[in-house]
Amino acid sequence: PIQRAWWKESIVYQIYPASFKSARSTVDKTDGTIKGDIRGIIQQLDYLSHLGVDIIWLSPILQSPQVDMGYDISDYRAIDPLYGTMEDHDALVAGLHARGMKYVMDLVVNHTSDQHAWFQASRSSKTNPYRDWYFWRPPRYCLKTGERLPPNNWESLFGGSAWAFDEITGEYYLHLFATEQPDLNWDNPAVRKAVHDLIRFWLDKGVDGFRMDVINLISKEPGLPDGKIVRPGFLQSGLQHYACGPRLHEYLRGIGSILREYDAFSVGEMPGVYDTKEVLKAVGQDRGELAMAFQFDIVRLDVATDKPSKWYHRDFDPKDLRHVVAKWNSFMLQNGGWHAPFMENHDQGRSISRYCDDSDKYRSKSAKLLAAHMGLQFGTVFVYQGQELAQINVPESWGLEEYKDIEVVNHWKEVLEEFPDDKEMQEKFKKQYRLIGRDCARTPMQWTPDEKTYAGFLAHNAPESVKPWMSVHPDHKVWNAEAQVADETSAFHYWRRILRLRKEYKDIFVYGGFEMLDMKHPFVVAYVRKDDSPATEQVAAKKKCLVLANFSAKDIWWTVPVQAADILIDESAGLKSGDVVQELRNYIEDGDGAIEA
Ligand code: ISL
Repeated sequence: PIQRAWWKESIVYQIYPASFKSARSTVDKTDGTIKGDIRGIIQQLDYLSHLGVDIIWLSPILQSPQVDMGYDISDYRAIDPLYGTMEDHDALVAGLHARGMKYVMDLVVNHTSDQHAWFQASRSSKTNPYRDWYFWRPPRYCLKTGERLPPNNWESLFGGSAWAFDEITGEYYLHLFATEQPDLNWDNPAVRKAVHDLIRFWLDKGVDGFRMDVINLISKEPGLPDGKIVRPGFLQSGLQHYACGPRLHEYLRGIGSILREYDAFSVGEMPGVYDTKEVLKAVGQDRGELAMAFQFDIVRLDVATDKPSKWYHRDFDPKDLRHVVAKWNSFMLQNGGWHAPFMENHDQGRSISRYCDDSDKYRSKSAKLLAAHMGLQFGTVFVYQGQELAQINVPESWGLEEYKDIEVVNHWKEVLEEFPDDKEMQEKFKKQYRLIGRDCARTPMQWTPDEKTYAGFLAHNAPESVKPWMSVHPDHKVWNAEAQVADETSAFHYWRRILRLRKEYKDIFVYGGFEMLDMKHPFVVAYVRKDDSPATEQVAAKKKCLVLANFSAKDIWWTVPVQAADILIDESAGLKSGDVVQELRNYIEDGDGAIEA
C-alpha cells in the first residue's frame, strides 16, 4: 500500500520570479530593465491560495550574476538584490505559512557560478585548498598538429566544449552548462559537507523543501572518459559518463537523511534518463533518497530524438503522449515510487501551443483539456505560472532579438556558423525556438489588460521609462488573470475545479490506481483512476473516475466502458453536463455508482 504523506496530497505551483510580478521596480543595472521580485510574489499570495495550490516552488532567487537566470549562484546564503532582501524572503515564507501553504527552494548544486568564492579560490592556484572542489585537468595535445585539446570530448549542454581553458593555471575546468557554471566535484567530501550545511541553513530558516536542479548529474564517472563517438566531429554527448553516475545514490541518501529529519519535500530534476527502473532507484519509497523526480519523456513529444540537439522537430502524436503517461504512471504506482506529472516549466514551450491548438477558437478548450488530462494523474501535480491562464508561446511576429535565453542565443550563433547561407535550415530552427525555446515560458505573467503597466507586471508607480526584462505577450488585453478570475467559464476556474476534485476524492486521485484505456485510438487519451482500498460493508463498490480527452478538433464517438455515471466536470462542445449524462444513460444501465469526468 502507498504510504500517506503531506507532499503526496499537495499541488505545486512553480514561480519564475523574474517574470511573475514586480513591486519594487528595482532596475537591473546590466540592461536597464525590470524583473519581478519577492514583494511582487507576496502581493499575489491570495491569488495563489484562491487557485488552490499548496506548495510554491521558486526558481532561484539567490545571489547570481544571472548568466543563466539565477541557475548560476555566487552566494548560497544571500538573496540577489534584484529580487529583494532576506527580510522579503522571510516575509514570503511567513505569508505562505500563514495561509497553510509551503515554500520550496531551487537547489542548484551540480555547479556554481564562476563568481562564487569557492571557484575564485579554486582557480587561483593548483595548490589552493579549494582546487579539488571543481574538476581541473591539464590539456591534451594533438600528436599531429600540436593543437591544444580539452581533456575529453564532452559537449556542453549549452553548446561548445564542456571544458574551458583557464590562463591562470594553464588547466581546463569542467562546465556541463555555460562556461560561467563550473561543475562542483561531489567526490570531494568537503563539497558534500558544504552542500549539507547550506541545506540545513535554509531548512532552519523555514524552507519546506527543495527542487534539485540536474541532481542526477552530480556523480561523474572516475577518469572522465571520452563520450561514445556517435556523430562526426570532435564533440560528443558524454551523457553516459555523468548521468546517474556510480555514486549518485550514495550522495542522494546523504541529502535524503537530512530532509527526513525535517519531513521536507524534494523533487529531483533528472534530465537524460528515460528508464523507469533507473529513476525508481532515486524515488522508491524505501530508498531514502528523493520524494519524486521530473522525467523528460514528456517534454520530447515534439522533438526528433535521434538528432544532435533538441532543435529538430517531429510532429506531436497523442499516441506518444498516451504511451509516456501510461509508462510513468503505471510503473511508479506499481513499484512503490512516486511521480511528478508536469507539462510546463521555465525550460519548456507552453503546452497549449505544443500539443493542442492555441488559436482563439480552441485556446481555452485546449487549456481545459490539458488541465483535466494532467491534473488528475497519479503523483504530485506541478502547475507552472501562467498555465492556469492558458498562456501561450511568443507570437510568430517576434524577431530573435526578443529571445533572451543563453541556450537559444548560443545555438543561433552555431547555426549561423554552420549554415551561413541555408535560409531554409535557419527558418526551421527559428520555428523550433518558437515552439520549444525556453523564452516561450518566460514572458511576464499577464495580470491585467493594462498596457501602461505591461499587463500589471510593473507596479503602478514604476518610473515611466522602465520596461520589463522580456516583452509582454500582446494578447494580454484579452488573456489575463483579472478577466479570468471574473469569468466562471475560464481556464483559471477550470483548473481550480480540477485541483479541488483531486482533494475532494483523495482516495481516487492521490492514493488510487491508474489504468490507461484504448491504447490504439488516434486522438482520444482516456484513463481511469480508481479507489483501490478494500470494499467495506458501508461502501460495497469503490468509486472510479474516467478522464477523457479528445486531442482533435473533430467530434468523436467513444463508448464509455462503465455502467452508470455522473459528470464531475465536462468540456464537451455544446453539451451541458445534464445532456451528456442523458447521452450516457441512453446506452448504459444503472449500476455501481461509478463517477465520470
Ligand atoms: O532546456 C534544456 C536544455 O536543452 C534542458 O535540458 C535543461 O537544460 C535541463 O533540464 C537542466 O535544466 C536546469 O538546469 C540548467 C538551467 O539552465 C535550467 O533552467 C534548469 O531548469 C542549468 O542549471
